[in-house]
Amino acid sequence: MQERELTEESEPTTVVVIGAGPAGLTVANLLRRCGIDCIVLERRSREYVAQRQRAGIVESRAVRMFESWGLADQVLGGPPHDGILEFRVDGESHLVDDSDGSAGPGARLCPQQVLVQKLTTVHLADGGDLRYEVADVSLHDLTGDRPTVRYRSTDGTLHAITCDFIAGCDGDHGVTRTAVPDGVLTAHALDHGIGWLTVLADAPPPAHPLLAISPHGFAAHFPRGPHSSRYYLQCPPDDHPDAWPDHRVWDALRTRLADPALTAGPITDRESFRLRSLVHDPMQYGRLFLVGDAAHIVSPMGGKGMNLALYDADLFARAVRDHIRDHDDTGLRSYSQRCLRRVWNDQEFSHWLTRTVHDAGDDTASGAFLRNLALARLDRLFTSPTVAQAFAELMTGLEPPQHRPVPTGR
Ligand code: FAS
Repeated sequence: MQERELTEESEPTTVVVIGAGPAGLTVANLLRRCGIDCIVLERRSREYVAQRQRAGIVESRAVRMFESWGLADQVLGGPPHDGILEFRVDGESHLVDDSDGSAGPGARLCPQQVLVQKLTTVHLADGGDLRYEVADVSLHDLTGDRPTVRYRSTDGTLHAITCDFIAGCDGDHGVTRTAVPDGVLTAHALDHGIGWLTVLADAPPPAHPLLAISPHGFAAHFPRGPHSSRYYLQCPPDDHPDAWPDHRVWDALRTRLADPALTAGPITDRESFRLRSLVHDPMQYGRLFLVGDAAHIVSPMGGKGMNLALYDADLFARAVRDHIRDHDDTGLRSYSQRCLRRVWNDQEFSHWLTRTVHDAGDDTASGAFLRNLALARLDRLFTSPTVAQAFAELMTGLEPPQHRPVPTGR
């Protein structure tokens, strides 16, 4: 059969968004709100992207961000978070207020897949251009005025899209970051040396998101909908999920959560992974802007992964809007620096919480000093209103109240 001459179809737009996860879909929805054209390219099918279960909470800052764009009611699902987080230390319960008491809506217990499904529905209903199952995405002329993105659609046709900007929202294993020449980005990485088994089950959610510290290792129990739960169990960094049959999972959870009556349910997914953190600096190269996991990975501790992606997406969309509407490039020029300030803030918080809840349960000889340090940190959190307020500020993701600098010469 005659090889069909592959013609390349080319078309212009303003922004090409690569990846239809929380970052990409948020960028696309916000740009459409500003009347800015964009094309979203996603390598997976709509069904696959819509069912991928990851994060479970949209922090207060992100809820208010969606509200400021008039999107909150359309894209957020799940109940409001009641602002209570439970720490259970060797079976003793401590309820901590993780809302900062500021006026405005608080966090939402909105599973990531629900946010992705709703963002997709709103974007398509609004006439958005979202192309699934694309292949061979490549980026060109990133430092020119009109970069080009090439890809192949499911019917094998080659496409070339010229644009003003590219939003690299394709996660940690995407192509956009790899399109940046060597030596431009600096990667800062940390391996926490801790493994987690993560389990999804059709089992009753906890009364409050729960972090449990015990000499048997860390465990957590989070809601993922009215009848579903996500559990985390500390395990050796290279453990394989097959080493955790159902009975072992429930035994470990009942022991570490100090809840012998914990109700089990069918396990629908289990994965294990090393806790790691990663930051790429800068988050921009020419007209390519890295957004979300494409630029940074934070351990799930503290629930900042998805929320950082939403933060970047908001800053990028506002920057493009200001560029096009007001010819003001301040936002584009400061995008990387402003995102990285937030990224390191959340990395620091996530690291603090990760060390605290793991060290506090580590009763091995080597851990004794660190264990007592961690227990002292928790004691301060449970007993000092100032420390609790600072914790709540970090959990909500809200900007801290303006710091009054100490007048010089005092
Ligand atoms: P995503 O990875 O979500 O999306 C990137 C998209 O780009 C994907 O749809 C991918 O298919 C697409 N793509 C990739 N390469 C492409 C290409 N070449 N062409 C076109 N498309 C391409 N965070 C929390 O805050 N709390 C949690 O409890 C939590 N749990 C997690 C559990 C797991 C198992 C994992 C893996 C992550 C978890 N995270 C959690 C972090 C997670 O929420 C991420 O931060 C979030 O998905 C980041 O969103 P995006 O940046 O949009 O990247």
